[in-house]
Parts: sequence; C-alpha cells; structure tokens
Amino acid sequence: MKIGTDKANKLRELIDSGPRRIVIVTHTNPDGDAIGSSLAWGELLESKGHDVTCVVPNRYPSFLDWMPGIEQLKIFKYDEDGSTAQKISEAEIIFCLDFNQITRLERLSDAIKDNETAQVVLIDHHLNPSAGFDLIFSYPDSSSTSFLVYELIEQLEGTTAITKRMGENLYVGMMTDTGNFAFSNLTPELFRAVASLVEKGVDVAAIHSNVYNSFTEDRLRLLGFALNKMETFRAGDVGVAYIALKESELRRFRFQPGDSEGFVNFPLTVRTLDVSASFIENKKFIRISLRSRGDVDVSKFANKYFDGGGHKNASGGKSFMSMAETIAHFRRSALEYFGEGVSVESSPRQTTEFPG
Ligand SMILES: [Mn+2]
Repeated sequence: MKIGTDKANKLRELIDSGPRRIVIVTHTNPDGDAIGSSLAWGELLESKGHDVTCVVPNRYPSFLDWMPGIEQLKIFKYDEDGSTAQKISEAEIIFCLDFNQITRLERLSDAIKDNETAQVVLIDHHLNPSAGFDLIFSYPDSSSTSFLVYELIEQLEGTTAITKRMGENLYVGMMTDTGNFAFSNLTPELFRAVASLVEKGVDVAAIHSNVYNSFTEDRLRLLGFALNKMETFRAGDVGVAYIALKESELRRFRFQPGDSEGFVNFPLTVRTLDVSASFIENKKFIRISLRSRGDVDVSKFANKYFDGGGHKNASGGKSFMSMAETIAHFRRSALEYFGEGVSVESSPRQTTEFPG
C-alpha cells in the first residue's frame, strides 16, 4: 500500500520534534504481530532519542519469550506499583498498534482515556477503526501491522534504519499473521520486505523453530483432544467446523495463555471445510476465533452475530452465554448466514463424485 505523503509528513513531524515521552500500546492477548510491531517501532523511536515504553494489557504467550527487547515490555495487568500507569498519564504521544478500538483494552482503556493531552496515533490493519485518534494509519489490506511498520519506516527513514533486532521482531509479525506466508494479502512488496530483512541477518529458520516448535507436551495433547472433539456440519454449500474447549477441560491440560493459539486453523486443512470456529472458555467469557477460506467472509459474520470483527478470513468475538448456548447460537447463525437456513441434515447435497 501507499502511505499518503501528507500523513507520513505529519508522523515525521511528530517523531522528529525533539525527545518526547512516548507510550506504545497493543491489544489484549498480544500475539506475534502485536509484540513484533510494537518492539520494532519502539526501537526506532528510541534510536531517535525518545523515552519509549511498550505496554501490553496482559501476558504474552511464552513462545515469544525470546523476542529481542521483550523483557522491557510492561504488562499492565501486573502494574502493581503504578509506574506504567504513570508513564501513560505522562505520555505526549501514544501509539496504538495492531488494534483499532481503544475501548477494548479493559482497564488500560481508562488509563489512555485519562490522558487528555497526548497525541494518539493509530497504526493498524484491522477493518473499521473507531473514532478518537489524532492520526490514523489504517491499512486493512496490509497482511500484518509489522509489515505496515516496515513500510512506514521505509518511507520515513529508509530501510537502513532497520536493525537486525528490529528485523527479527518485524519478521515474527509478518510470519505469524500470514500463517507462515500461507494466507491472503501476500504481495510482492511483502516478500521484498522479507528479503531485505534476510539481508540484515534475520535467521528465518531459527525464528520459525522458536515460534512454531516450542510448545509443551501438554499443549500438543490439548490439541489432540480439541481435534477429537471437533464437530462439523454443512450450511448450504459451506462446510463448517468448530472446536469447543471448556475451562475445566483446559485445566486438565494445564492450559497456559497462548496454548490454543492456531487450533482454529486446523479444520481448514480438510478439503470440504470452509469455515472453522473455536470457542475457548475462560472465567469471564468464551473467546471465539473464526477462520475461513476464499470468499467466505467471517468478518461480517462475527460482526453480525457475535459483536466481533477482524478480517475477511480471520475474525473473532466474545460470548457471555454458556458454552451450550454459544454453540447453539453459532449453529443457528451459520445456517442462516452461510446456508440460508438449509442444512445438509434436512436437504442432503447431491453428489456425483462417489456414485453408489
Ligand atoms: Mn495483526
């Protein structure tokens, strides 16, 4: 994508105007893109002499522990001495990365709202940003916020400003948000960016192994359990699968945050399935993740039935109903939305592939 010169200039003015107190925040349950883009953008700002604090609402998954600079991340949930809250209240600029609704950060939302003087800048790739930002870099066509940050830095400073450490962080976001370069929005520009990161010494194989081959035995067994529980049905022409995990089940496998990350992608490895959902229960609500392939749009679906959102092929939402009610609502909604109310149970599809 092309970042408008006017907007780029405004951003340049903002970050080139002497040392500032800057806070970078990202979304709840931060993933590789949230953290990768935050750390890389933070390092760039630090190199320009700013006082930078990167804040996440809650803990990140342990497979990201190795990311360069992650030990300096402030976890707002554990801000016992209030020092992070103070950083937020004193910030002159607040960057919001990889999410676009300030109201969805729970307690951290209030801390940001209470600072009425800071310039609030959005850098994100999710659809439909909310109001309340002073400067908006919203590019839903970008495959990750990390790629967007790469392009911003390229435009503002040139790629020479990107260090190997920043490259490693950006690569994590580019890799994880594209399902290891397998989903949509894979542009020539993205692969050129990857090539330039490799030129800086980023070790693609090592990062892949750090992120994807670092799970616990419990997590692998939980995945096996989840896949065995998978349910499927047809909504018209659309094959739908879902995985539901209750809190008591998660506890049996000593669930850690991030353990269910990616589970929702597995059903789409089945040729006849087009939509996959996961329902992961915690103490307060059920987290819903949705994936689809091709033209099947789970972003609008999430918005219509679960007050959620995201991208066409990857979205999510929350349910405050019980697991049974959530699943019933999901089944009804999927039949209505994807299948115009016609399920295979009542109207079997004609097949000519396997006669007899
Ligand atoms: Mn992202």
